[in-house]
Amino acid sequence: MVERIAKVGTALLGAGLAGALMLVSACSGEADKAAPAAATPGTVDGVAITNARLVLNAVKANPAAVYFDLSYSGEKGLSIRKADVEGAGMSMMHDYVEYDYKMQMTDALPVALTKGTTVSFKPGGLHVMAMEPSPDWAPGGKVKVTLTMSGGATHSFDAEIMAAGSER
Ligand SMILES: [Cu+2]
Repeated sequence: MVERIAKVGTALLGAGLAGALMLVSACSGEADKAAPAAATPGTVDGVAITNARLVLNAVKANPAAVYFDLSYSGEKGLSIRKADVEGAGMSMMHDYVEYDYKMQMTDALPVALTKGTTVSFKPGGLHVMAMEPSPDWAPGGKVKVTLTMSGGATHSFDAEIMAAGSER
């Protein structure tokens, strides 16, 4: 709650600064009418994430996995190039493919998003692997996950931390 109030305060301060800057540009006669609706920093228009969770490994130092459902309603074609989990030493996007009659884990290809795409990162399929998990992660907590799109835009969301072996 306190954090939320602090954020609102910062936003108000930011709006004040933006207002001041706008006055300056108005004086120079450069009204910026072409600017599109400003996107919220850390979000990509049209990306909606649900059911985000990080499942800890039974062996504490082993990688944890992040799963979530994504739906995309934006007009612009995008692809997810990379995923980062705050607090992990390193994060990777993985997938499972059948090779030599066995399902094997590999690096995931960029995930293409066009209007109407829904994609699930789920056990046995696409997932984000969080190597060198933070010792602070505990069930019930939250962790920030950031997806980076082609072109560099980022979309961040919270994943709920779940105990090893819990419902995935
Ligand atoms: Cu993996």
